[in-house]
Amino acid sequence: MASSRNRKTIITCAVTGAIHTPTMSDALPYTADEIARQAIEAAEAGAAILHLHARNPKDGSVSIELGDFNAFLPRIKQSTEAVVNISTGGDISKTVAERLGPALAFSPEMCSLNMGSINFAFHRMAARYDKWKFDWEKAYVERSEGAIFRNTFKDLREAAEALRPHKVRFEHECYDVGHLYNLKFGLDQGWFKAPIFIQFVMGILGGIGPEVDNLVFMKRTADRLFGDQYHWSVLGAGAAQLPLAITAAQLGGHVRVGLEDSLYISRGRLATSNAEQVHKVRRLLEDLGHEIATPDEAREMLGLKGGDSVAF
Ligand code: KMH
Ligand code: ZN
Repeated sequence: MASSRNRKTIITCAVTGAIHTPTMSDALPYTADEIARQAIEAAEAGAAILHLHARNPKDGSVSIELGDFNAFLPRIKQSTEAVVNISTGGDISKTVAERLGPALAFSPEMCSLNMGSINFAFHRMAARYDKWKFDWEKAYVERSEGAIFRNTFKDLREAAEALRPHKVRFEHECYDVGHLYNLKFGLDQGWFKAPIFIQFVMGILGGIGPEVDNLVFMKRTADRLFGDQYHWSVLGAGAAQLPLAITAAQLGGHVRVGLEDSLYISRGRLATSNAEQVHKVRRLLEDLGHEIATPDEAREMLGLKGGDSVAF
């Protein structure tokens, strides 16, 4: 399962996230209309999974309010077959119990689960901007220098227990090799069920760097810990996004793109939309001979409960 070269490649698109702010790109969606439209276009471009955060529609600040999710989830469901994956990482100032709210309320097919506590730092971006569109942005970005993104073992256990009745498949976000061992611990405890889906998150300051050696190290470690019990994908932050996606696919993995992880389409050029990134990675992968998984093929591979079993 983990290293098959014949199997199709799943593209996940992470549409808006909780790192970038409106000043950084006019393309970053934050109203419900923009999030829905960009998510639908990304699905049309070939994304089988849509990883979704909500934003405050007035100023683009991060939100885990149910109403902000409810403003776009039904529209996405009506217009695409894509798998909806709701973030449980949305606001690092909130507890895991609070961050689980949207996943518990909407019972999606998938949701993210961050597999360890890190100093999730993106404060370096603050120095790039003199003028900000909204008041909250600068302080928010700077605050990440001292912010602990808390995901303790107790948090992970409680998240798994709370979501068990919902039969949600996790996108296990692993920011470093140690997080794979945290996941192994949870699997051994019975918190999670195979097949597991691991997102190797590379290039976030506070986590592992985006070098190919590190990707091979992550994959080898996961192969050793999880054997044929897992699927994996890579998310490269910033400039690492496309190169790591292509390398991952060549190694038998799946890929994640989207404006949550990078605002760019090429060196120095901002992407105009999420779909532009999906089109590009799809074109490159297909040129290299990879086939792209449809949403139903992704459901089959990951053992998902199905798009009819969600609560939105
Ligand atoms: N909010 C970020 C610190 C996830 O979607 O689960 C992490 C995050 C990951 O957003
Ligand atoms: Zn996310």
